[in-house]
Amino acid sequence: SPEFGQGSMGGYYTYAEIVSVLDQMAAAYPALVAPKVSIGTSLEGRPLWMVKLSDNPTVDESEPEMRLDALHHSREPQGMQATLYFLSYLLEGYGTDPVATYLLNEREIYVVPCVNPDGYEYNRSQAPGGGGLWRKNRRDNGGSFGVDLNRNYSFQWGGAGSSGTASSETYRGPSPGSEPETQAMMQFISSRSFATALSVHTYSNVWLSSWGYVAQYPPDWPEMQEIGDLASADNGYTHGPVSIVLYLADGGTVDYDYGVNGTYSWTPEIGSSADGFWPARNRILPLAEENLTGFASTALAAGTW
Ligand code: ING
Ligand code: ZN
Repeated sequence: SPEFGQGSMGGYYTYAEIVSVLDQMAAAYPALVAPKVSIGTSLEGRPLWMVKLSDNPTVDESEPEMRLDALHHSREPQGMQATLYFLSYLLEGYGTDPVATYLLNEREIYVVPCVNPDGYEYNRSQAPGGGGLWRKNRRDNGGSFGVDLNRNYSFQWGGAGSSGTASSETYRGPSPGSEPETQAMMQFISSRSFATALSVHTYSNVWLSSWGYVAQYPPDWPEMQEIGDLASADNGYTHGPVSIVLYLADGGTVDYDYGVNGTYSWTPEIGSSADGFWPARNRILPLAEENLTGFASTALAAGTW
């Protein structure tokens, strides 16, 4: 697979390259990465690949569990790059970097780097060099395409923070959890007990938590605020509930995590509006680096509350 930041889609990894990066990590670090597992398939039949990182990665060690996922929205590939960069940091730092070593020893980290491969491949077909702006999955709605996977989760689905109009960019779908991609994620989530999760998007230089469906702070806000403060200490990103920092948004990953399971869940929105959805090739590494502290401090905090 190409070097980090040298993916063949304008510097970004294609779906096929993401898969080969996961394989390469598992081959290079068999003591720290379990071979990839499919948690389900997309509407068009592509596997939704997951890898687990930990010491003894094939053993359930009852350490605090963290989930990372990216590319719910297919025009936000920097979230996937930042996620894979964090994995490289952990693997390359194991045994020398104390934080990386601690995290792999004391956490179990589950990673789904591409939740929406159909939308991502559609973007590649439209713009092979990067820059495609398709957001949703590729559901044929009859007259329009796509369900917003970050409005389709079944907790508090169908409110003012999503749309019932199929052509909308925030179309929630015909029913809660109607899409195979969200079904796979919800099933995966219920198969584990994640203390914390990062569902990585772009862009706006913010870290967003619950609630999304209602403009209120969540019951655990004091704890989540402390973690958000640590996560944003380095990059100065604003953090807080999505409904308060940005806008009402229901049926999203963070509310599903927190509302159903009490998981402390954030959506980092990496990069500024100047970076946009497809930051220039030379921004891929700096944007990944500026979020490393955020990823690491969230992982460190997992299970400590
Ligand atoms: N922003 C997110 C969106 O889905 C969000 C914001 C975060 C909504 C968490 C709900 C939950 O609209 C982008 N850029 O996709
Ligand atoms: Zn997004």
